[in-house]
Amino acid sequence: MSKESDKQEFLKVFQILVEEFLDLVREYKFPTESVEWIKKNLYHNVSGGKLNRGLSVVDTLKIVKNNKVSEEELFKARVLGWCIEWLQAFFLVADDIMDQSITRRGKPCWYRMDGVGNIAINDAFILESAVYCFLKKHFRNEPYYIDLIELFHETTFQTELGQLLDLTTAPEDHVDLSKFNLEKHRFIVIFKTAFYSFYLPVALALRMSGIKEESAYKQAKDILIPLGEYFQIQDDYLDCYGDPDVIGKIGTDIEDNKCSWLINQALDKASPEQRKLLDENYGKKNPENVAIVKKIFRDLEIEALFKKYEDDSYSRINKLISQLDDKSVLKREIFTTFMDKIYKRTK
Ligand code: GPP
Ligand code: MG
Ligand code: MG
Ligand code: MG
Repeated sequence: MSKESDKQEFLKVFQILVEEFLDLVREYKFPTESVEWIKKNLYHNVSGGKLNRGLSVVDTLKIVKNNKVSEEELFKARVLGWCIEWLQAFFLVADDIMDQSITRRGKPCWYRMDGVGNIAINDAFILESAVYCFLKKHFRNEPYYIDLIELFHETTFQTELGQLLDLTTAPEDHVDLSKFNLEKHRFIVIFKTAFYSFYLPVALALRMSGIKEESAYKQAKDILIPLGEYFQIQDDYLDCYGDPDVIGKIGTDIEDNKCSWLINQALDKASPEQRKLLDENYGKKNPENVAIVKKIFRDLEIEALFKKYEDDSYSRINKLISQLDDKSVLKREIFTTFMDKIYKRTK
């Protein structure tokens, strides 16, 4: 099946899940206005993404099972894929409030929509609850049901821990660049992004395939976490150098005093004069301050440093993939499929 038809089939399941979820609310006899509100929440926040994470569950299941997958299994894998997309929507709605972001997926962030504001906090919680409704409806009779629930719970906790360190390293009112370092950055990106975006889709597909050996999950993690780290460093890069029309969001990392990959590299290379300017201008909302920081990034050739990091990561991770045992249930294609989707991405 071609990639485009995979996506079309995946998108059809979104419609089914929206109706299922709205029916649950209707069963509680909630007024139509609540049903309509949730519908808007779902269409604004769950749809419109690249669907990389969700489709990866389906791709991985097919690879692990040598393409011998029934329609029923495919449907279940698509539901799990959508559960990750729902979980991600929960994270993004909340993250945009915390980061005071402006746009997401080419539209205003949900909390900035007319009449939404702080209600977006509760809307994020509702998106999270939907995940467990879908798991219950479609998987409660499967022997691996509890494994799925534990995976979603643990991954959510890991993401929240990463978000905590991301936020506490970037206080709004107090810029202290000496608090940043690459080791902290690594913790932040692995926890806030790599687990839910890379490990979770594969782990779900492995559970669905009936694989129980812990060693398989560990081996998968040992490749997927470095891949996710590389992916979030691309996100840090695109925050500053990406085209907002292409990435669908306007970068805020410099304004938000974030411990991003770029500022860590700049701190490493800066002269005492450049360091002073970074101290004075980083973490401020004023466009003039941001422009000075970007000028220093330019003078320090941080973009070129990123290109080198990107090439090095590509070879380093491909080497990890090539070292997998030929007989392992973890076929190399699981990981090369991910790499092909993200290498040199512009969005
Ligand atoms: C991405 O960080 C991380 C998340 C979206 C996880 C948020 C976790 C929560 C528990 C709310 P980012 O802020 O760099 O992403 P983006 O650039 O897309 O805003
Ligand atoms: Mg954030
Ligand atoms: Mg953000
Ligand atoms: Mg970002």
